[in-house]
Amino acid sequence: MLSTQSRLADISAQVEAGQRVSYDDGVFLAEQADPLVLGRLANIVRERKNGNLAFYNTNIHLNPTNVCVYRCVFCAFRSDLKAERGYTFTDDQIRARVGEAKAAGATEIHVVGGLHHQKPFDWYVNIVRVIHEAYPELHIKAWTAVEINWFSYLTKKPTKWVLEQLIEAGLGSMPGGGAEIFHPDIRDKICEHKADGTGWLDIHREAHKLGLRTNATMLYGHIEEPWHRVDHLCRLRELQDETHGFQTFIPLAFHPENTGLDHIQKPSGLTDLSVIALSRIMLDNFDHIKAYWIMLGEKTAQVALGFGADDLDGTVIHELIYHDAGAKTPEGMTVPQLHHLITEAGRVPVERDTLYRRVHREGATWRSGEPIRA
Ligand code: V47
Ligand code: SF4
Repeated sequence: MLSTQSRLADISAQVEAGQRVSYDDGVFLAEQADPLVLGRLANIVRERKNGNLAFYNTNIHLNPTNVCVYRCVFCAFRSDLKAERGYTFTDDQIRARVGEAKAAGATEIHVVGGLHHQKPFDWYVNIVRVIHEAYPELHIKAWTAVEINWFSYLTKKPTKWVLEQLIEAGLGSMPGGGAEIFHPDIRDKICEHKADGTGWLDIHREAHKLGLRTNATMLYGHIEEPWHRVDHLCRLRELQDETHGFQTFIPLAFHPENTGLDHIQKPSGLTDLSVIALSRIMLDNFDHIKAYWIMLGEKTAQVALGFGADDLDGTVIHELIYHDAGAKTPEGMTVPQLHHLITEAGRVPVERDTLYRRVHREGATWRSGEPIRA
């Protein structure tokens, strides 16, 4: 039996040599390693993959409805149909929001919302079509695997068919939401109704086969144990070995306010940094790890650039999911503010588009250039 110190030394040597860390060693790191040790190892992987670059994206989040048939216990965003806070955007409201984003120079529209039980699949396809027809140059990253699963249920058609309809309407890629924690011990307690872990992974496999790039997330800091996080990361790593279709992994810190888990304390800064670092170490086949500043707060996101993260997401306007759950961050950040955070952390800011190509920009006018290499 190795002592803790020598086991840590062995794992460190593996990471330094660019070797994969096993599930068991991942659990050991998650349960026993000091955050600063994790950070040092994660930074090695980060700099090997992305050098000194730190990416950001000029985008908006559009949540077309908060009415949702499900009742995930961690969610403060959803509403019942007849509740006062329930809302559903019209096409004109969507066009107006996207128009504002376009005028402000956005390159991406991130669309995700509730599963509105009175809306047919066509309503969701139409949102993509309305945006695409009005602004074909904007990349539409829309609908999580949970939504795709719901559309398949609504239409009684296979998920492949659902994805093909959305691609035809203008879908450019898929966000990573709805992954939560894959392990059924946890998933069945926090979101029992929605697509299970295998279902979520199958839909991303399907999307990758159709040529869509997608992201992946993990919701941490609620009722899961450290080994559930490692299990989640290993399941993602396995699919990525098969398809290479994931672009970015985004660990999402649980915000308890206004949720069914409001007795739980939100994760500390050190937990946030440890989870980001663990993700960077375990996901050796993912190019990017995102520190989503809107959920972490600007300060932790900035420090995360030294703990494995290479991306801060973007200038995210009109975000509701975290703000309904008590996030105190502003709803948007300007480009000079993002640049300041990144350069102060000793990194070089690079604006990217959704597919990690360099954005060449003059004010609100931009074009996508070459894929970015560190
Ligand atoms: O799936 C819901 C999470 C996700 C809470 O792909 C909560 O680039 C914390 O997936 N506290 C949606 N988290 C957001 C998402 C995302 C965000 C940024 C970038 C990308 C990307 C994807 O938000 C949900 C769920 O996991 N969530 N409620 C809460 N109270
Ligand atoms: Fe609905 Fe998504 Fe909230 Fe779950 S997390 S209740 S699916 S809006």
